[in-house]
Amino acid sequence: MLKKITTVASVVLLSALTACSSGGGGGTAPSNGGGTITMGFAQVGAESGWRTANTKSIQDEAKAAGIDLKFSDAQQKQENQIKAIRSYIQQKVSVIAFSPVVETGWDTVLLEAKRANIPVILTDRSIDSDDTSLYKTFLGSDFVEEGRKAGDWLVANASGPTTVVELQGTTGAAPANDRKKGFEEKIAAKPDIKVVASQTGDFTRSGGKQVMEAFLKSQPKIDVVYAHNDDMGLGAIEAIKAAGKVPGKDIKIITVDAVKDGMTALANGEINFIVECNPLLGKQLMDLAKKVVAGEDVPARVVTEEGTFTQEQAKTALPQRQY
Ligand code: GYE
Repeated sequence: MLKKITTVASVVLLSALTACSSGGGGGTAPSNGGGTITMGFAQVGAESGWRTANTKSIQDEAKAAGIDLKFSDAQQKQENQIKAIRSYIQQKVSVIAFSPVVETGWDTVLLEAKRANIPVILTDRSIDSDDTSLYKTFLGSDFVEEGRKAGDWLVANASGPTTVVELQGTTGAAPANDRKKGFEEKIAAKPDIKVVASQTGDFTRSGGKQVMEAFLKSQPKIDVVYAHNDDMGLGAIEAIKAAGKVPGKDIKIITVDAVKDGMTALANGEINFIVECNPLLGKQLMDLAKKVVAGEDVPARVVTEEGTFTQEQAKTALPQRQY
């Protein structure tokens, strides 16, 4: 009921603002008067195989949907994303979509978008804000659930005391916070599984390699690596091999994403289990954008469906893997 009232209120507010701007009152209504939709997209960066596939999906599907896409790469820096969003507001795009590099610190810039009457869609990663009126919808995975799937596998496959090292994603990012949380929740059931070290590798291959090298030096015994994405897991594989150990055997590896390189390492026996995270969000994003720009209602949350892969399943799935 409350939700309905809010929706009606915001529609009224929206038409009031539009009326104001068309009456020459200096309003900043979006410039898509029935014409082409312009989307300003502020991407996180190009840190991983997942991100590359996500960017391609957005660019391809914008083209297919006839949406004029303005795209920027923030190189994993929040300040760059904020700058990009401000420039999209200035350009009066029809809709802004972005994948927030970290969870907090967005209220000011999103309020600016709201005041300019430009709808915002969150995709892939969400924000931590009490004000849900700052965006229309959030399209992406359930990262806590992904962490739980990783934890479930370890609980089912660990025998005896097990020491785990964790390679975290970018500090403050939703997938880093949530994948850690879901994993911890599940392994709590088995007290002899212990996370002995946990550090960020920034979702990159080089970051994963570097942190793993340090772990191999500082930890007397490592049984399992839990990496928040494939790329960091692949970096860890290099470090493990360089230390004269066999990845997948001497040290078991669990990752998240299931991009082609990760799936290849899984099929080869160097990774033991991958939780899938789907980067192909472009089509759904463009559909949502069209609806939002047309003033139609959209669900507040759209969750991506995804599974998990064992080594055997990776062998079967790999030939058809698109990314
Ligand atoms: O898992 C990782 C990327 O936000 C889901 O970001 C995304 C994550 C993905 O760098 O590879």
